[in-house]
Amino acid sequence: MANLFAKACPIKIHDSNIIISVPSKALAPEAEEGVPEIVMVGRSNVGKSSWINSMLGRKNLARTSNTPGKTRLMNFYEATCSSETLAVPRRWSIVDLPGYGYAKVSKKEMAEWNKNFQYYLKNRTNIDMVVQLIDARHGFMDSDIDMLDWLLFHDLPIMIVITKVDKCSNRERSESFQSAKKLLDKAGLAQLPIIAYSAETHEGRVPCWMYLADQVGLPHLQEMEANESA
Ligand SMILES: Nc1nc2c(ncn2[C@@H]2O[C@H](COP(=O)(O)OP(=O)(O)OP(=O)(O)O)[C@@H](O)[C@H]2O)c(=O)[nH]1
Ligand SMILES: [Mg+2]
Repeated sequence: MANLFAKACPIKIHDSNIIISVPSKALAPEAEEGVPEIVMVGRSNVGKSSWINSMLGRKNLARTSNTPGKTRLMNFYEATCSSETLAVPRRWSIVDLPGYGYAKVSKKEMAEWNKNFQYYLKNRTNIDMVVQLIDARHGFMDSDIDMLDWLLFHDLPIMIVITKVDKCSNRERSESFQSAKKLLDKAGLAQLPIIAYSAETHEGRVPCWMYLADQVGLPHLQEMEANESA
């Protein structure tokens, strides 16, 4: 399996695979002790599946599309990774969820999905991080704020990633960061980092890995910052 970005990223991804796609939590694989689970949330088309591909150095592991609503099932991925500081490669799991917002699906299907989605997030016991992706060009939209409130209410650990930054002017980028910062400060989350990402250029991959390493106990990668600025 090719690891396209191994040189640029000091974390070594040994292996990444799709495990299963399922319509509901009842059919999800058993939670495994010691395997951190990272769950993606965000509006349809924001770039969740692309983020997974970029983070794992894969081109087409997760299916992406220009048409909102591409991901209709819960897709479970597994990756094994290591770094210089980790003797034994570590397995972890990423769950790609369908997006909320403007997906071109019927109201009935959307309501059914929301029920599934919330049930999964509320009842899955091994979620170590929920990655909420926000489109840099739009900032937090109402549906993003609703989702953030919901995640906070249910005490889920959150990581905020502002993506598609390659599509923005510097001004747009800084405006969307400022408004995100204001919103998080207001929600009492001033300490939460806001990470800029581009699945095109892979900007942000190292800070995302570092934050996950810190929060989820993935291999500790202090050397990554130095590598990124080199
Ligand atoms: N320029 C640019 N395009 C991106 C980026 N991330 C995603 N895209 C594009 O945005 C579109 C949607 O990306 P997906 O990864 O499929 O989005 P998603 O959030 O998984 O969408 P759903 O599965 O519909 O919820 C695709 O055409 C991607 O190529 C990015 O960082 N920069
Ligand atoms: Mg998707």
